[in-house]
Amino acid sequence: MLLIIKEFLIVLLLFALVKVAMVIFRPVHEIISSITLSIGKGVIYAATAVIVLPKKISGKASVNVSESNDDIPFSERINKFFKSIAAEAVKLIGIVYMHNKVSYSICPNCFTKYSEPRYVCPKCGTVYHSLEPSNNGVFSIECSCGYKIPVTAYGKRKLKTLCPTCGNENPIPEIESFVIAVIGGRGSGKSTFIENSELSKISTGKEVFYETIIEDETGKEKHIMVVETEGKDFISSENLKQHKYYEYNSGFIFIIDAFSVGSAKNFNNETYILSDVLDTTILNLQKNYNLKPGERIQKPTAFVLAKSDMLDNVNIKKESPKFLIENGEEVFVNKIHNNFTTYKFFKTGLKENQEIINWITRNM
Ligand SMILES: Nc1nc2c(ncn2[C@@H]2O[C@H](COP(=O)(O)OP(=O)(O)OP(=O)(O)O)[C@@H](O)[C@H]2O)c(=O)[nH]1
Ligand SMILES: [Mg+2]
Ligand SMILES: [Zn+2]
Ligand SMILES: [Zn+2]
Repeated sequence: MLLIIKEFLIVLLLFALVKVAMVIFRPVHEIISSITLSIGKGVIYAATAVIVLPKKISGKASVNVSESNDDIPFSERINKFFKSIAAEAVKLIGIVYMHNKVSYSICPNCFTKYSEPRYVCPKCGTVYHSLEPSNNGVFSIECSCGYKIPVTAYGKRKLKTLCPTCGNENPIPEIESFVIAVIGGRGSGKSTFIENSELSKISTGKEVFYETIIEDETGKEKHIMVVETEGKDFISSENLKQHKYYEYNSGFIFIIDAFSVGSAKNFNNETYILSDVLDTTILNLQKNYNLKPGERIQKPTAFVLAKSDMLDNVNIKKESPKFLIENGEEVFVNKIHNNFTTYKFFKTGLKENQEIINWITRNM
């Protein structure tokens, strides 16, 4: 009995050491912490073996200590032990293999972001929730249909994968995906902005979004998904909440209807106040990002004036908050200063729209 407690305490101590190492290494890089975990697991297996196995060999333990393990032959236990070590080694190789590959997907059907998809057996269609090297299979496991399903990081990439939330079949991404949400009041010009940008329309049945591939400064390609948030969603922040992509999107395009700007209001047929639309948005972002009061939104946000081409007689200057301040929207501009860290002002236009998407991509 005392022996079991001692073994338990040693294993516990080793786990604690691994955890401490993970916490220390976390800021350096995720990879280091997962490698530490793998090495830690290996150490635990080895320690368990050193502590437990000699007793089994002496024959003492098999008579007195362990009862539940007695029916498993000793050779099989050794075999399992070495398989566990091999599995950890294969996992380590997998971490290195995945180093510069994209490790997550964004489902275009339900906008869930996930790193572990469901895998499908190519022969019988059985769905697997998780495939990892283990003592049940270091390189592959056998499906009930007889097919050998790969469990290595390399092998898994050849399987058909499903979204864990909605079951939509999504390919394994080769490049990283980012979501930009186009937000703004009713009829402000969100759809027009998207239509006048170089984006391809994608309909998944549940959602409509637009996409493009942009190279960043380093020449790395990024898959950009642009989503419009309907005007009616701004009636309450609860409505905004149903749009899951707010949780992990990479930037915002806030469309400002030139006719909703203070001094241009006499031309306006919409009844909302620009500042209220921003309030609702900020409130929602704070809820979804768990921002503390006073903490600012760090996602790059472009504030884009739409319909300025229709206003000859109103002095609206482009690409500067000056046009807003001079036209009675000082409160709105102050709110932007106080709540966003990375933002810029633009106006719509064929050339400008592309510039806006590029600016967000560079700042994501
Ligand atoms: N002249 C001009 N008209 C614009 C511009 N942007 C939008 N419009 C017009 O404004 C109206 C509303 O534009 P939409 O792009 O549908 O606005 P929206 O924000 O998508 O509207 P909802 O989705 O209904 O909230 C349309 O008649 C557009 O043609 C612009 O930059 N210049
Ligand atoms: Mg629209
Ligand atoms: Zn199968
Ligand atoms: Zn999905």
